[in-house]
Amino acid sequence: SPEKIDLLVYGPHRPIVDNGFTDQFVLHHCEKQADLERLTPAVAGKIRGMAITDSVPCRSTAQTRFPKLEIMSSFGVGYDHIDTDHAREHNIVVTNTPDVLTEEVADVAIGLLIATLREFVKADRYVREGLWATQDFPLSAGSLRDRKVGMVGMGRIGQAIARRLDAARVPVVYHARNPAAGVSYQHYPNLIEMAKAVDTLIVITPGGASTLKMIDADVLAALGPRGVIVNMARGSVIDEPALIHALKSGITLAAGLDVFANEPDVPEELRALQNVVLLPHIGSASVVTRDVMDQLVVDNLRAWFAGKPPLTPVPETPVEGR
Ligand code: 8YV
Repeated sequence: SPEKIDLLVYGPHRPIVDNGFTDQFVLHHCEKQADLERLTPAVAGKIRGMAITDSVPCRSTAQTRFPKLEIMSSFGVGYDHIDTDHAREHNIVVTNTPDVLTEEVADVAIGLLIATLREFVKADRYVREGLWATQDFPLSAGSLRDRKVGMVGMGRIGQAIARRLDAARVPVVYHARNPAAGVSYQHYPNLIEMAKAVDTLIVITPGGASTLKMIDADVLAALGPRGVIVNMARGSVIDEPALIHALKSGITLAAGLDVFANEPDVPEELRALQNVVLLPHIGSASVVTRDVMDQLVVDNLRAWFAGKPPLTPVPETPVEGR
C-alpha cells in the first residue's frame, strides 16, 4: 500500500475534520500551543499537512519545526495567526475558508449594529426583570435611521454588509488602502477623513501588522460623540484602551464588539460599560456555517494530497509554478 500521509490537526476541532481523513492519512493532534511544543522531532519531521484554527498562533518558529510541511489549511477567513512570509519562503501553501462564511458574518454584523443602537440586550434584561409593568423602556438614543456608515474594509464580507445596508436605505462609504474593484460606494483613502464624514464605523478588515490599532483615539475623536463602532474583524484593529476611554467619557456613543485584543479575556472595564454589546467571537459560529468551513479545511488538504491545486489558497502563497 502507498505510504500514508501524516497530518497535524492543530487547535480545537470538530469531528468533520477527523472524519475527513479516514483512508490514506495518519492524524496527529495538538489541542494547544503547549502540545505543539511537546511534539517529538521524529513526529514533527513527518508532518506534511496541517489543519489549523485561528485560536492557536503558528509563527515562523513553530513552522520551522515541520521541515516536510507542504500545506497549512486554516479554519476561518482571517489568517493573521500564520506567518505567510515564512510559509512562502519555505514553499508552504496556506489556505483559508473564504466565501462560505461571508453571508453569515454579514448577518451578524447587521444584527450587532442594530442590537447596539436599539439596546436589545438592555431591553431583554428589562423584560426579564419585570420592569416593563412599571414603566415603558426608555427610548433609545441610537437608531439606524439617521446614520451614515463608514466601512473599514470592503472585501467580500464588507460588500455583503454594505448590500444589507443598501436594502435598509442606509448610506455607505468605505475606507480601504485601495479602491475595491466593482464597488460604487465612495472610497476614502484616509480613515480620519472618512471618520469625520460618518457617524458609524463597521470594521471588517484583515488583522495583522498593517491594520494594528488603526482605530485609535484620533479616529474616535474624528467620528464624534454620536459615534458607534461595530468590530467584526480582529481585536487588534482597535486600540482597545482608547476605545474604553472614549466609551466612558462620551467621546464615542456605543460599540458592538465581536472580537477583542486578547481573546477570550475581555477587560473588566469593558464588561462594566452599559453602552456596549459584547459577543464572544461568534460571527461565523452557527452549526451550518462551521460545517462548511470545516469541510473546506478538509477539502483543501485532500485536493493537495490528490495532486490537485488547493481550492482556496491565500494570495500570499501562490501555487502557480510549483
Ligand atoms: C474563526 C474568524 O475562524 O473566519 C475568521 O476569520 O474569525 C472565525 O470564523 C473562528 O472564530 C474560529 O476561531
